[in-house]
Amino acid sequence: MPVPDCHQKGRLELPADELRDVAKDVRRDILTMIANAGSGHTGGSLSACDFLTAILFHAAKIDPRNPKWNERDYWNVSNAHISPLIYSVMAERGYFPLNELLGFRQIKGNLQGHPSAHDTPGIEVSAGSLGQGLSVAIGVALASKMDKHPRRVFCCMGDGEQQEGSVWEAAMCAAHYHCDNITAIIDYNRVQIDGPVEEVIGIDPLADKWRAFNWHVLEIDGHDMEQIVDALAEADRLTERPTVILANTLMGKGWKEIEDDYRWHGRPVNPDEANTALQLMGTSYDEWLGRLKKPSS
Ligand SMILES: Cc1ncc(C[n+]2csc(CCOP(=O)(O)OP(=O)(O)O)c2C)c(N)n1
Repeated sequence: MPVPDCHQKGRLELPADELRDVAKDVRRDILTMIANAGSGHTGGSLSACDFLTAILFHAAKIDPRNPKWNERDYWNVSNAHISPLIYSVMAERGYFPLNELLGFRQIKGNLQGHPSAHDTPGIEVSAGSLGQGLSVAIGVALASKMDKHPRRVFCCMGDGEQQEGSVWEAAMCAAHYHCDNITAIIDYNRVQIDGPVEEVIGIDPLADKWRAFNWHVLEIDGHDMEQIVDALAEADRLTERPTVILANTLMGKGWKEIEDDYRWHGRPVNPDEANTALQLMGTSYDEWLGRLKKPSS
């Protein structure tokens, strides 16, 4: 279970063992809310889970109860189809009550399939069209420098998303303007909606490409909390150039049955599948649904 003070304002800097506990809860939320909605992207939500948890519960300075806090760091998820993850981490961090996760993709809910800045406080920019998040991040990074604001800017992207030309225009621009306040993190699970990324349009050697665009490049196991925390800290220390973290991950991480299988890019787990996975995670679909239904959460 998350530590009791996880909703507080500021940079939480939770240690790796506590981050692992939070990520476990986030994975349970993801499976439960997708099964409840009968809709949602299961695979990428589970693969990017560990590093997004670390950003919000360790590295980013935020105030979940006042998402527009002027002193905040900025974070966005450009591969925004992984919205079940985005919303689960946000709810666990205290942006909104956990029971709102059950309104995911419901007509009366405020959690759209692709995040909307109009509907969900804390979502900085509406997203879903791949390739745009890094450009938005650059705007925030440059504005922060002009204001002499010490803000860090985090931008998460998918590996299939690297096929978008606009990513590379943004990469060039961020390096040109020395946006060393940007940390980009790529969910390098090597699969995408149509199959292995290398078979759709190859992006390798990805680390060399980013280096050639004048970025610092860090390569990590994207499910190892110690490595994630260390890389986020190193990215903060590095100067002159922006930093990209290539987080090697597995699509569907957390439930072996679906790991590394591209067909789970957009497939929702049904309640039976969620129950099987959740039992292996020490709970059940009904039990976790009950946790999410509690009004005070
Ligand atoms: C500009 C644009 N083109 C196409 C899509 C459709 N689309 C959504 S997700 C996706 C694949 C993304 O792959 P990846 O970034 O690897 O995400 P993962 O499969 O790991 O979740 C595509 C092509 C889109 N959202 N935006």
